[in-house]
Amino acid sequence: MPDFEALWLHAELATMVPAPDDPWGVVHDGAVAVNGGRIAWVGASAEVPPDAVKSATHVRDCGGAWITPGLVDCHTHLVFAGDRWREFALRLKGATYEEIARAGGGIRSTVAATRRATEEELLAGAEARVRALAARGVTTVEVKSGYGLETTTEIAMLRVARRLAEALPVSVRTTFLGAHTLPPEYEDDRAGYLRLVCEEMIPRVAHEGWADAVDAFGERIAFTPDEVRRVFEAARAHGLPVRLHADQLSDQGGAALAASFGALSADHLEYTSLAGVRAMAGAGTAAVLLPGAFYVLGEEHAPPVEALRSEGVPIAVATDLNPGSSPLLSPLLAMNLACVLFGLTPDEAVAGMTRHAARALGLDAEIGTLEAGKRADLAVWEVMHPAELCYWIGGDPLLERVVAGEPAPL
Ligand code: DI6
Ligand code: FE
Repeated sequence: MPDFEALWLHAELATMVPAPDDPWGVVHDGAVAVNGGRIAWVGASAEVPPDAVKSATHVRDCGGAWITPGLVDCHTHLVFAGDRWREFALRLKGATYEEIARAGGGIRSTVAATRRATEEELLAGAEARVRALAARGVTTVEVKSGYGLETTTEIAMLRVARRLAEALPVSVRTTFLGAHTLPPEYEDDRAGYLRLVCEEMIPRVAHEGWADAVDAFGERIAFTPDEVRRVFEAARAHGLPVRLHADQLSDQGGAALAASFGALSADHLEYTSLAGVRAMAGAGTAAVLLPGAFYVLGEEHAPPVEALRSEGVPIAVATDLNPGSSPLLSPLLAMNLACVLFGLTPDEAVAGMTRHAARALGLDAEIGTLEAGKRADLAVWEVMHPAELCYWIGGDPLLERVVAGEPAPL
C-alpha cells in the first residue's frame, strides 16, 4: 500500500485532462493525494482510498476552492541587469522596437548592464521576478540566457537560473540563447560570432550541463534563417533540443525552420504562414504565444490562432518576461491578454499555461495536469470557476501553491 503523505480535500479540480465535453477535466468536490512528491491519487472526495486519509500527515480542507496544475511559464528572459524604462518612454513617443535596437539600445543595452553585474546582483534581481510569478501560481519557469553574448556571462546567467531553484520553491528549466543578437564587438564579424556560439558556447553549455535546450532569435534585427540553421545543427550535434523566436516581427519562415529540426516549440509566430503552421503540426512542435510583447510593442498582426487550432498544434502561453518587449510579471495577465488580443478561449489559455506549456518544455510526462504519477505541483485558487484566472485584471486569487507535494509559501 502506498504511504500517503498529504491530502487536499473538498476542492473543485480543473485537472486540465480534457474530456470530450469538458476541456477543463473538472472533478467536483475532488481530492488530490500526494506521496513522495508525486500525485498518488486524484478523484472525488467521497472516494478517497481510506488509507490515504489515515496516513496523510498534512490534510487540507479546501472548502470548495479550485485546484489547477501549478502554472508553467515556458518562455522568460528574467535574468538580466539594468533597466529599459527610458526605451519604453521613447516608444510611447513613436520610436519602434527595431529602430531602438538598430540605434544600439534594446537588447544590447541590457547586454552591457548584464556583463557589468555580479552574479549575486543578477540572482537578486531574478529572484524578485520569480517571486512575482510564483505569487500568481507559477511552479515551473523556463529561463533563457542571451544577455551575455560572451561565454562567461552566458554561463553565469544559466548558473543564476539554476540557483533560483535552490533559493526558492520553484522548478527551473534553462535555455541557452547565445544567438539573441550580435554583440557589438562582433558588429563586423557575424561569422566569427556564429563560430563562437556553435564551436565554443554550445559545446560547453551542453557538456557542463548548463542548458536544457537551445533557442535563437530569427529576425531581420537578429539572425538569418541560415545562421539559425547553423546554431540548430550545433545543438543537435551536442544533443540539445531546440526552440525558436520565430516570425515575431516579419515572416522569416521561422516556424517551418524550427519544425524541420523537430523543435520543442516555435515562439511568438505573429507572421507565421499556414505552411509554417502545417509544418509545426507535422513535426509535433508546440506554439508558444507571447501576448505581452505583442501588447507592449503595439503590434497589430496577431498570430494565426485559428490555423494553429484547426491543424491541432498545441498552443502554449507565456509571459516572455524581459526588460524590453515584455516587462510582464503576471502569468494571469498573460492569459488575459491571450484571450483578449489573440482570441483564445479561457480553457485554451489555462491549458496554454499548464498542459501545453509543459509540452513546450518537453516535460509533458512530468507536469502540466493533475494526474496520478505526475509531480504534485498545484495551485489553489479563490475563484468560482478557473475561467476567472483569465477574466480578472490585476487580481490576486492564489490561496496556496504546492511544489512537489509541499506547501510552498514565498
Ligand atoms: N524576443 C523578445 O521578445 C525578447 N527577445 C527576443 O528575442 C526581447 C528581449 C529584449 O528586448 O530585451
Ligand atoms: Fe522571448
